[in-house]
Amino acid sequence: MFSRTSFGILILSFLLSNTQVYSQSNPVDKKATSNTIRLYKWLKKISASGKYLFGHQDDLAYGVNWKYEDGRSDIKDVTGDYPALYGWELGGLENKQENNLDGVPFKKMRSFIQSGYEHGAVITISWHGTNPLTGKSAWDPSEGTVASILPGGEKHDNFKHQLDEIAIFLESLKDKEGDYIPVLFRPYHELTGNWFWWGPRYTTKEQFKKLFRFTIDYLKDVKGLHHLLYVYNTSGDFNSKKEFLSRYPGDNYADIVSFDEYQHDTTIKSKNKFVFEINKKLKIISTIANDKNKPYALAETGYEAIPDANWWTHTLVKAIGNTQPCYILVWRNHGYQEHTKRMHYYAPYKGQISEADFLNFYRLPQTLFGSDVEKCKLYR
Ligand code: BMA
Repeated sequence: MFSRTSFGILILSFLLSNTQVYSQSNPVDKKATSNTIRLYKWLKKISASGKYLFGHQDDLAYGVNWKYEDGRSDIKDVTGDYPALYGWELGGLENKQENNLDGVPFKKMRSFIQSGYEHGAVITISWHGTNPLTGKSAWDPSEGTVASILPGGEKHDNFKHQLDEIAIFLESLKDKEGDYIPVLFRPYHELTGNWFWWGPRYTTKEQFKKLFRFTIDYLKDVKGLHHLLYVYNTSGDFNSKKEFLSRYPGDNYADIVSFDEYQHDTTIKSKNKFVFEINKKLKIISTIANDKNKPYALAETGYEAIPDANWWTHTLVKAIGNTQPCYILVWRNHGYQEHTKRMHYYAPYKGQISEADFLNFYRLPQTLFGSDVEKCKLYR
């Protein structure tokens, strides 16, 4: 028989353990829509099974030799299938531009997002937002930017207007039934790199954390958006858990932890370094993710113009090794870039030298593409 006190203790510990289970297995937004919660739990399940979604930035908008052709995708041209994850970019929206900084009209972007979602795919969004202090690009790390936009700062209202524009677009992401489309939102990406205005050059750790928390609280509590999962994303310049977490805003502000890293040149040394570095960092963030019961991802990766025919299975797959990210994403297939005088693309297209190896990659049991996620019906 239980005494009253031990019965009380039992009830209390039951409640406490449930609160813990709740906080660990649900999105940070306590009011997240049911689809958003479903997606989050599914991502965790996927990563526990050792499989990962393959993602491509701007996939449905254009490819190396084409633009805005209905239903076309370089990934589909090569494999007959679409990516499982679509990456989109909001830069320019904060200034009420009709097209993003890479020329993608936001109207088209919205319908691409809707069509990806209708086919059961996952959507992720980044934001190379204009510097709210100087009005220059995201790549303007001018001194004092973050300080000026935090509450009390001279550009705080300006910054809130930017967030208002972002919120209007995010709010408009609904399916045919009017339900919100869940989005993995990755603001202030590569946050440890010195190239963006939110980077560490002129932003203290505390300022960055405040910025991240303010943004999430604003979108969630002021704008009432509850279909976002938040992705914490550093660049690849960390060597320990401590370094990775040095600007972490807290467990209540990140659903997924991730980093970005690319391969930069063709030498064997560089290839081996890429495999070693990616694998080491995925292991570091996997221990963090496991401790926190959150999924982790390689949020951007790739090798510009893929000059190595076997890069997919001989380099990328080795780099992932037996770590278990829930997704990986390669950057956009722009084609020839006038200002760099280089081909700028990260996924193969028909006839590209890594096409055959990409098919091997596509056929691996651990890689998930459009038809795999469509079968999973993860939102239903
Ligand atoms: C970069 C490049 C740029 C692009 C930016 C935002 O890595 O692809 O050309 O403007 O991403 O998408």
